[in-house]
Amino acid sequence: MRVKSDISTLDDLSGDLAGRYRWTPSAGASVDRALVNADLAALARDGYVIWENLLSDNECRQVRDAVTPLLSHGGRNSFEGHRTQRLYSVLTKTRVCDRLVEHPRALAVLDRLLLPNYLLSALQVINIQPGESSQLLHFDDAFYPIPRPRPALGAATIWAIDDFTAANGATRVIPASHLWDDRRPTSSDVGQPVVMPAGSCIFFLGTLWHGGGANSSAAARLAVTAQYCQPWLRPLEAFTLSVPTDVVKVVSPDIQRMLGYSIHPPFVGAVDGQHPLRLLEQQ
Ligand SMILES: O=C(O)CCC(=O)C(=O)O
Repeated sequence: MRVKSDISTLDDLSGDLAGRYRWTPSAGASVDRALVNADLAALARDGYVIWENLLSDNECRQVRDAVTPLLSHGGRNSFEGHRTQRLYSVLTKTRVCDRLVEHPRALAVLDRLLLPNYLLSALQVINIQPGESSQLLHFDDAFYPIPRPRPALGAATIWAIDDFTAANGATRVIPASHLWDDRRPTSSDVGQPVVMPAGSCIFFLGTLWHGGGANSSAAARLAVTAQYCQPWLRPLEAFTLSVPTDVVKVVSPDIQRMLGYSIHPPFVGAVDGQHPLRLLEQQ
């Protein structure tokens, strides 16, 4: 398809004007449409969906072996969790979480939920240690000052690398709270623990109230979480600043796109008037 050069209405600007770097389908295109429809129906009703056993024991072990040496101190406040270890800027430190970020099951839903060229907003390893208390319930797109009720501006996955149990800090969710207006949880809204075996994933909308659980067990609870947002929003982590181009060059086209090497039509995300992927050609 030829790039439109004669712009006579704003609609002419709303399409993909990129010439060399036109939008291409994500790895999510390989997922059965009926499965994605069922996921979207669950999301519309409950605000979340749980996918059991997407990762093998070996894949969970690979994640654990790679991230454990990188974890150190606890959090700086009770939201991060004083007894919770977090790893930020994960893509600059290990390749082992790439397959989680770009898992076809997640991308298939994101492809339908968000606009083309949606972005990765955050990627964290979260290790909740014994003795940690419950995290404040919150919803992830609360940082964007647009009143509720409204459609989610993003979505997230939390991957269980350990079994998630009610005792070890399984994420707690308030089912259907994505539909709330400006209501906040009361003391009776404690949330329901997302109990799932290691290798499973909860996918939830940015409007769903949730939080990390208290860990009253004797062992830590390891998880990896990826957040995604609409392509016209500022991501939580500034990946275009933090991820060096030698890393961008080795990740998949889906991850490149989600790191910001993409355009929200017509110009959002451009570099010196050009598609950001041109930067990779020049280096
Ligand atoms: O670790 C969890 O289960 C949830 C953490 C979370 O929601 C957050 O830190 O924003």
